[in-house]
Amino acid sequence: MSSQEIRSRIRRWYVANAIYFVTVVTRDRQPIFADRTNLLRLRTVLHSVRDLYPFQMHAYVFLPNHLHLLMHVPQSTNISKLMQSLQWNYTMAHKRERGLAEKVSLWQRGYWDHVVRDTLDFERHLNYVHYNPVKHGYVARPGDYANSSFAEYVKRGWYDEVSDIDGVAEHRVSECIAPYEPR
Ligand code: NI
Repeated sequence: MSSQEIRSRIRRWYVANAIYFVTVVTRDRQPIFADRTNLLRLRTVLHSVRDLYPFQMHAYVFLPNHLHLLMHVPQSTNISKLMQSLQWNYTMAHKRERGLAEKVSLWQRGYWDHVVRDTLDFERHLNYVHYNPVKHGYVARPGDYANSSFAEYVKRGWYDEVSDIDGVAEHRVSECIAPYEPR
């Protein structure tokens, strides 16, 4: 069975017009995104995938061996296809740059997702995303980690620069649900 066939046999539940928390992991947890060039490529690919499968990014964090995204996926977009497209296009760009013809497998198969249920759940995942570099031991404070949307939320007044996210509780999430352009 080809991988295409296998993939088409995997039925995924997806909810139309929802905010998703998504996790994608590199193959064998290789630290692909510790490399600046790879990280830039990931950002570029995310933008081009968004043209194919529109979504709005609420929050993101790119760790060396995985990424977490909090994104609004409109009714017209199938999140499963969106994520496949992200992984596939990244791999293609990687091969193109290195002039590789052979099969390359950079990602752990599939992805993990969670549909955000309500504003409290949104807040919980937003904080999870931004606290993640601390959780994984890369930095002492969320603000010390560049590859996340944390700084954007500091600008919005959601966090203060030195905040320990555990202390973030009372916020009006509605103010926060304005998406922005990931950089
Ligand atoms: Ni993580």
